[in-house]
Amino acid sequence: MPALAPSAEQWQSLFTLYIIAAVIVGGAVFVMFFYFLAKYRRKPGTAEPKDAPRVGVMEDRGNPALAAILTALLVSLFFGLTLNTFALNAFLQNPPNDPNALYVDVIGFQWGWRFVYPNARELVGELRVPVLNSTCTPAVRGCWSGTVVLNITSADVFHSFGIALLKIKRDAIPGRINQAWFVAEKVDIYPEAIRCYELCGTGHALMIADLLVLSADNFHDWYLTGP
Ligand SMILES: [Cu+2]
Repeated sequence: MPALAPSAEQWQSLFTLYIIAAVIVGGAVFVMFFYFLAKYRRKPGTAEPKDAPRVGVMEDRGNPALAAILTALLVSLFFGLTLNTFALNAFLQNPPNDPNALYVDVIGFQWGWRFVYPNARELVGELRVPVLNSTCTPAVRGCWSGTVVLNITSADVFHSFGIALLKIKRDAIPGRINQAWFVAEKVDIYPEAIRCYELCGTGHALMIADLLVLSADNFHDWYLTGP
């Protein structure tokens, strides 16, 4: 199933990259561990090898030049991975500067989600957004580009706003606004796609909301007039 949004795909690719790296490194360590365990085990009837380690004695062995090169390679690899991760994280965490973005206030409360639109329309338990509209560039005005920016807060206790499909999760904290953003690429209804991810009282499990991705026209009709 293709991801609902490019940003969710990028999160997923980051996760996959680290999983693959961890499996390769972990696998190599275990293979070498068992190989050397078998190779250098003490065989019956043989004497201790000449270069066996002795307590309190540190001998020169190995290849310091090779060790230095490998260390430098690994450090630059990890440094590159870290920079890449930080850059992608910054991109995914900070809403793009899009004049045609839709801004929605998300207010968590015990127990539900209220969505307030720029024209003061309100929905509880349902988030309606316009789908990606690639003809609506920043140069064009008065259209919905499909960029959705959520300003997330809480009316009472700590909640956590999450849309697993979009790989979005942000704390909803009274007196504070945390932002999240996404661009949905497919018109559809995603029932119960939105949930609370922080235990916030006896009704925590009931903090569920649907996500509705509408065509630009349908969204516009609802936004201006619809029920
Ligand atoms: Cu909650």
